[in-house]
Amino acid sequence: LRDETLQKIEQSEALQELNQIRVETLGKKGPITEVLRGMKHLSAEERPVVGSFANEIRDHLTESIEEKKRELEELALNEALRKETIDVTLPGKQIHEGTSHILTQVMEEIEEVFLNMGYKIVEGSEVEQDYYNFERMNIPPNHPARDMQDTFYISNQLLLRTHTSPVQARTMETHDFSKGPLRMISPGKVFRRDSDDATHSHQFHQIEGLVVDEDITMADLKGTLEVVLKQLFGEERDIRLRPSYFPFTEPSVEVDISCFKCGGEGCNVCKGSGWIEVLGAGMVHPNVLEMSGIDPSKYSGFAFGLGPDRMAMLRYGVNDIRAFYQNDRRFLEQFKIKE
Ligand code: FA5
Repeated sequence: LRDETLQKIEQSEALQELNQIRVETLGKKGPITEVLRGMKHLSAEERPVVGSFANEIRDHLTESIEEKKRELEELALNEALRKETIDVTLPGKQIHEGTSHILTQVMEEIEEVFLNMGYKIVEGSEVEQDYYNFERMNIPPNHPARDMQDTFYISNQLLLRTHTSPVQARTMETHDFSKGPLRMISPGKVFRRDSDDATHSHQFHQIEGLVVDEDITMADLKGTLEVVLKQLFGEERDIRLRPSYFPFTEPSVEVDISCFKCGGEGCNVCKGSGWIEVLGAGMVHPNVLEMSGIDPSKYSGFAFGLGPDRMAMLRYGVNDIRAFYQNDRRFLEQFKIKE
């Protein structure tokens, strides 16, 4: 029995098979247990001889099975490790890294220019009350100037803001002049029921600017815009102020920048005029100051609303504003920030 079992152990190739041998030989119903159980029928002289012989065989087989078990376990482990080996020389899958959107980059650059001039950044809300979007900007209900900004209404009193100007009113009403003048910009998304074309999008961006203090004049506005626009577009750009109308500023201007980079046929950034309008501005209307609790006989201010989408078009020669919103990777990848 011993030799036969030892041979079986030696030849077994799997842990399961080995276990089977153990159960068959050493288990409760196995021959060795049977011999030990039958000892009671033996004489007193035979018992120790048979007993120690059976125990010796049992111990020997148990040890051999344990040894074989360790051997088979090691084999199984090596096999598993071999199968799971990672071939580090295989080429990896290319991961397409994202980058901040070109409009984000342009807006951050504009913010940087104003931060360096001591302006603070104020966040506004994209869903705004009619009251702040229009009434507090000196546009009462049913005023014809509402036609200038076709509006997406959410309810009677709530809308998607058509410009960042409501942030002016919200900032003015909480500003404490004993702590210094008010100088802020407010970047964000705005929405209008405009028909999309090469220079108009129903969703675009604005950066509002507002300065209020004693003795602020139109010269401060003009000087500020000139410094900022030349920093952003280069000294060689021409800047043009045209008289305009906004209900919340008086006098009002629109500011154009001369086109560049975008020559050639098919370029419609400037629609052939050589200029593109990039912002509206003016001196804060006394009514707007008053409605925000600021005394117009003591304080004056200027405000502006920049269009960063159009500025980005102009800087990079992008001739269709819709390209910014179509998420075409071939377009966006051209503006990857170089490390
Ligand atoms: C306004 O929205 C005023 N709130 C700006 C302002 C602020 C004036 C403070 C005075 C004082 P306007 O509608 O012109 O103005 O828009 C301002 C700028 O946003 C434009 O010069 C243009 O650059 C950009 N803009 C306007 N409509 C669109 C559009 N549909 N798509 C892309 N850019 C637009």
